Parts: sequence; C-alpha cells; structure tokens
Amino acid sequence: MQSRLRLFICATILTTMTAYAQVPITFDTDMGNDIDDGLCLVIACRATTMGDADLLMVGSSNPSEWAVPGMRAMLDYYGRKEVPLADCSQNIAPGNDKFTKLVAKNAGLEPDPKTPDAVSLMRKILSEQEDGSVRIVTTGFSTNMANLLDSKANHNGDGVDLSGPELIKKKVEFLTLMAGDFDRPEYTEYNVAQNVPAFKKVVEEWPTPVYLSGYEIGIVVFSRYEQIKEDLKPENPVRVAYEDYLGVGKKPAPWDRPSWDQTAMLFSIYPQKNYFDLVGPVTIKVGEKGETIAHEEKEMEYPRYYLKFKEDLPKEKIEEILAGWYREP
Ligand SMILES: [Ca+2]
Repeated sequence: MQSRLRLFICATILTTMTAYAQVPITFDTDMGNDIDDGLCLVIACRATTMGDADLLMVGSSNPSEWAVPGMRAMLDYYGRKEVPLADCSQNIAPGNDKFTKLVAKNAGLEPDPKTPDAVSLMRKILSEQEDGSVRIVTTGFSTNMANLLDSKANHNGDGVDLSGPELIKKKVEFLTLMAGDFDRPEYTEYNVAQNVPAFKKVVEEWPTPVYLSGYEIGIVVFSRYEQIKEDLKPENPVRVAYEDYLGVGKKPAPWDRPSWDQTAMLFSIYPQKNYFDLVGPVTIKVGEKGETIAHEEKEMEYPRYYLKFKEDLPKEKIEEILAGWYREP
C-alpha cells in the first residue's frame, strides 16, 4: 500500500474513533462558591479540545448574577466560546460572586438579562442529542436537576413533547453528583445542605444510573498552588480566580485546596479508565437534615453507586492525574 494512502486510512480510522469516543457532557455548577468548580471546568474544556468530551452547556445552580459571566470569561479563555450558559431560576442557596465577578469584570463582561434558565436550556440540548448518550455532571446544588425532573412536556412552549423524567430516561446515560458523605453518613455535606429537598428528589427519582463522588473523596485530594502557578499563565482567569479565592499574597500559605468537583468530572469523562472503585448498587436514604445513608442492594432498575479510592490508585495518584489536567498546552 502506498504510504500516503496508508496514512489517509489511518487518519480516517483515528478520526472515526475520536468522534465515536467523544462523550457529550452537560455541566451544572455553583461556580463562585469555591474554586474547585473552576478547575473542574478546566478539565471539561481540555477534554473537549482533546476530542474526548463534547461540553454541550454549563448551567449554574448559584443564584449570583455573576456566575454566568464569570464562567463565560473562563470558557472564552479556553477557546470554548460556543458553549452556551444558563442560570438558575430559583434564588436558593448562597450566591457568592467573589472570583466570578472579578474575572468577568477583567474580561469586560456583565450579567446578561437574556441568559436562559438551566432547565429550559437543558431540555432543548438534551432533546437534540442521540438517545442514551449524555452524561450530566453536577458539582453544585441539585436545584436545576430537581426542576428538570419536575418539568412538563412542552415546558414554557419549548416544543419538546416529553416530560422531564421521559426526556432524561431517553437521552441521559448517567448523572454524576459531587454530593453526600459516605464515610460519615450523619454529616450533611455542603451541596446537599443548600437544597435538601432537591437532592432527595434527584437521588430518589432520577431515572438513569447515578454516581456520587462524596465529600470524603475530594477532601484528601489536593490541588496545589505551586503547581497551578507553574502550569497556568498569570492572565488565565481560572488562576486569577484561584489566587483571589485562596487569598494568595494576602493570607499566609499554604494555598492548596481540596478537589471535590474535579473527581466527579474525571470519573464521568473516563469511567472506562477505572480511576475509582464503585460501591453499589445502593439506595441512598436522605435524612431530614441531608444525611446520606447508603444501603447496598442486589439489583436496582436505576442503580446508584458512590466512588471509593482503589488500593492501587490512592489519593496521591489521583492528585497527580488531576494536576496533569491543569497544565496549559
Ligand atoms: Ca461546587
């Protein structure tokens, strides 16, 4: 075979494989409350640039009007101007805007009153995808997911003739939540605490498999400022946000931060890499205060699992893997 032809065939096979492997992802975050959401967005953007993921949209569960413009600045920096953003229609939970307002202002961005709400945009985007293909990663509060479950067919005249549960069942492969604490079930984890009824509804009613990355995972996996400083350019809005959030130069070091949200994203894009063990299927009983009590089951129609470190991939290894994702090309 002529080498040029062989090269063409190889390139075609590679392109086809890449296209096949590109995982459609929607990301829902409380950006502006903690910096781990920012580093999580970096992973989603970079996996999209590499052709492993296709970031379809980002929704905010943070009621701050600066969440969306802050995320716009980050997405634009990473070359993802095409990714649409949506905000939360419910003013529930804390609406911090420390670093989101800063990076939005730095990029000359302001809140846009025409921003769609997350449920409307999710319904539109899900309806356009192949059946059973979309992975949803949620690293904030469960507000938008609960409202999606509650949405009726033709929600606000959107022309999508499926209810929220029907649409999810048809289009979603699985949902991943950074939420709960499976080492200390009596503890109310932050994302759960901000909207307990929404979390309870999602865990009980979501009609696909659900994976949870609990507090106990991210708390021991650190993102290190020394590494961020080395790998992200000073003008990178995620680095600017990181330095602002951790008070770099204003508060004493160390300026490291746990990586709750990144573990959820890493698992969701690359479940086949087996970075974590899974416990389950489990039912999760959500207490009145937001306790998350898991019971192992033999069989479930829509199983729930929570992540656990593998013996041969301890927290230090996961930290190294995440650090590799932050490095700017
Ligand atoms: Ca978060």
